[in-house]
Amino acid sequence: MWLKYDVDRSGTLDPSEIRVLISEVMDYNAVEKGRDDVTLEEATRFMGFLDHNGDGVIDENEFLLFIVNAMTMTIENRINFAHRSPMHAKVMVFCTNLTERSVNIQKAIEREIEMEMK
Ligand SMILES: [Ca+2]
Repeated sequence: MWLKYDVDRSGTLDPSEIRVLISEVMDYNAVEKGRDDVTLEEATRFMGFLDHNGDGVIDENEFLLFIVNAMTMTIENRINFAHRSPMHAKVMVFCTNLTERSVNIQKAIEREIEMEMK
């Protein structure tokens, strides 16, 4: 998953790569849903939530930390977070979509293992 978005293979995600990731995870490209694509400015603001060392790019550890934090948030925490600002709400949708995707992948792997055991 990481390599797919790290287009220039720098080992980090810059705002333009993050933009693609956000668009895809949030399904912004789905024309039938009538949603706008995420702007580079939004992607840059979004990065503020992930960029712990403030170097302007997201490394794999920062990304994993973000996912782990998101996965351990309670429903109440999620709602409170989303209410802070429209940007927070977007970040929360992103987290939820991303963690759901991870759970689905995990389930698919478990199913496959189960099939092999039979
Ligand atoms: Ca960073």
